[in-house]
Amino acid sequence: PLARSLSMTSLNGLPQWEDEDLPVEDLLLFEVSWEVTNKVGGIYTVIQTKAKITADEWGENYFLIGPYFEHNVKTQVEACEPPNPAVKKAMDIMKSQGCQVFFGRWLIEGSPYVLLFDIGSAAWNLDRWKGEFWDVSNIGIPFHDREANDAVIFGSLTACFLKELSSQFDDKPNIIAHFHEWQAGVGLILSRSQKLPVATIFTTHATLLGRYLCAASIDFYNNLDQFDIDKEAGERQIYHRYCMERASVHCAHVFTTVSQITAIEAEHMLKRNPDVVTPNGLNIKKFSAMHEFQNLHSMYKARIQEFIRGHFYGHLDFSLEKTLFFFIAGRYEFSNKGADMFLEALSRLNFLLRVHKSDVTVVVFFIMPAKTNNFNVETLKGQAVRKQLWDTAQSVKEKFGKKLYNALLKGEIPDLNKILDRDDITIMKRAIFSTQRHCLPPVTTHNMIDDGNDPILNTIRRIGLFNNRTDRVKVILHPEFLSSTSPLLPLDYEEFVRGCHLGVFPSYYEPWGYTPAECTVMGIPSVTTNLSGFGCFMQEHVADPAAYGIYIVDRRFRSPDESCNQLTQFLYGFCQQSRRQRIIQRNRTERLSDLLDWRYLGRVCETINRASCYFTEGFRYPRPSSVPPSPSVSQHSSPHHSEGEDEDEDERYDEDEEAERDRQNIKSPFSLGVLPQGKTKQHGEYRN
Ligand code: G6P
Ligand code: 1S3
Repeated sequence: PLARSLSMTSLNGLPQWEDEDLPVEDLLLFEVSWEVTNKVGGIYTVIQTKAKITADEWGENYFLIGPYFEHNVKTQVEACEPPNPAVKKAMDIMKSQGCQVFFGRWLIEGSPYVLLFDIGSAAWNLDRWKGEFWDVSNIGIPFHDREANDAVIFGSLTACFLKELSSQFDDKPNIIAHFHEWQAGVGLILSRSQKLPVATIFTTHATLLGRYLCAASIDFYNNLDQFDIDKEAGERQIYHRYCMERASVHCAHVFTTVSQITAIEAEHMLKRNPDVVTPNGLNIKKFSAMHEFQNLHSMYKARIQEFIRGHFYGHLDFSLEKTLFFFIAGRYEFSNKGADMFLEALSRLNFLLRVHKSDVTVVVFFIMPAKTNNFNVETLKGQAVRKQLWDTAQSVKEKFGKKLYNALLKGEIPDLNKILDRDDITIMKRAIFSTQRHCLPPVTTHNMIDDGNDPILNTIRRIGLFNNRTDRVKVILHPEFLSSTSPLLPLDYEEFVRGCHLGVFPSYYEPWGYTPAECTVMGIPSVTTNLSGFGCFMQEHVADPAAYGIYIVDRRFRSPDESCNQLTQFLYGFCQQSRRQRIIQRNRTERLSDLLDWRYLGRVCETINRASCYFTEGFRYPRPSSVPPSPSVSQHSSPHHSEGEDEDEDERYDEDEEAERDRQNIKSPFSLGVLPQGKTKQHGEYRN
């Protein structure tokens, strides 16, 4: 593939496109982020999932730059020698100056090369580098802001590396550096102030001020043009960070963000319109068997049900077959991520289910990490009681089996009233006694360090959702990310999502929002909002998102109370669906995966070459072709329909017919011919 070359000699220091095309083989691409091999939040997901298509395209010329943390390196990176002599030389020079630089392959799909800078080993330069940064930018960094100080060290090391690297090329500049978020921005500012022949891209995944103002429950979107942004930043004591962010944005040759809504925010909070919006994608793996994701749902749901049996021991007076699992997950930003509105809606849902005497129970998980002192005793005890009941059942079953076998050998049918002896009855009675409990099933799985000030717990206290027997909505706060090695809920995040029925993410501040996107590619319906990048993207590209299991709450043009009612209606409507309707809806949801595939969205990221990309204009998923989407009016499409739990098998195949019809009528982004599958087009070909 070819890329247009950048000329650094143009006016205002901004690059101009030269006519001649430069082969990608002659370019080096560096992607710089604090989250390379270092999971903090969503940026890690962006980089990690995009690595494969970028590495496929750029091969040996693609490198990621991040911070060195021993634990991350030990578990994720394999050391190797840099294959590129210029990169090796630049690293050697840095090492000779006392900086520790680590090189290796990141063990993720695409196995990209990573260059990791040891921040601690270079910290002795901090004062000098802060001084140099002040000289070029007039931005002073307070000594107590550890993150900002780290950003200065990381940025200085990045700029130093790019300087040594670029000094080795005396003809055309051929380095592109893509910086993510303000923590990486110092490297960009320094590269530009030193006039390094490097083409720079800056992507903001959220603005600092936007995040802070929204978290303060300010009516952000209706006042975007009203804020005195310098003053707001100063009052929130983030003025220096905000200056670092804003300077990075204005120094970059190309400025991008992840959604239209964040583009508008950036225009007001950072005073620059992004050149391109690059929606976040995922690395989609299609199963060869179409129903595989449905089978996985069943399998992991059974694992969640097991946990529920333990957690609600003594209170299991609801049917697990009629229990739905909802969840919210992500960074613990109570109102930004919409946990406040979700809880309020749950309280209303509980009321609706009770007054309508619904036999559906909803168990809601909050997966949001907070400070804890490990699991609490009551929760662990629940799993121990469940295990004991299981063991008791197994041992009685074994004895029963042996007696039955011996009787059959003698040609007798045993007297079923006598086949269990007194001992068997006793151990079973004792097992049942052990399930008595004098407290309600806990609303949190861990001992919270700041229990009294925890916003989720405090709201639960206020609305009284305490997992009472009469509650149709039960809540479980799991204040730690999930892990397959957990003694409580041994599932990793992906498995857990697959086992749930609905992800609920009613965010107020969400530049993109990976959580509902991840649900979608796994075929799990979700709730999002028209204030999240993902929600707006879906609204734009899908004619009837709810029919596809993407419920978009209007948080932009309605009052909070109205939005909460809308959310409650979505949840209540979901609870009224039959199993068959849920299966159909999951199939539809999964069909949207192509839209979120990096192979599709990654083309937009070819802003790196600054080709004016085509975008998805003109592509929109139509309504599904068959049954109406609303659960209340959805008809059985099978002529041999019969009521009952085993109904779903037939209907899944009916749904296949719908899928097949749609597949022929609806052209996916790939089949539209706008995009090649894994093959690169020449720039300009994507233009509409
Ligand atoms: C998948 C499985 C079915 C199962 C269904 C349960 O579709 O393939 O065998 O019955 O999930 O769906 P539900 O929404 O009730 O968890
Ligand atoms: C940010 O992470 P967050 O959860 O703090 O970046 C993500 C990746 O672009 C984005 O999905 C998310 O909305 C932002 O908020």
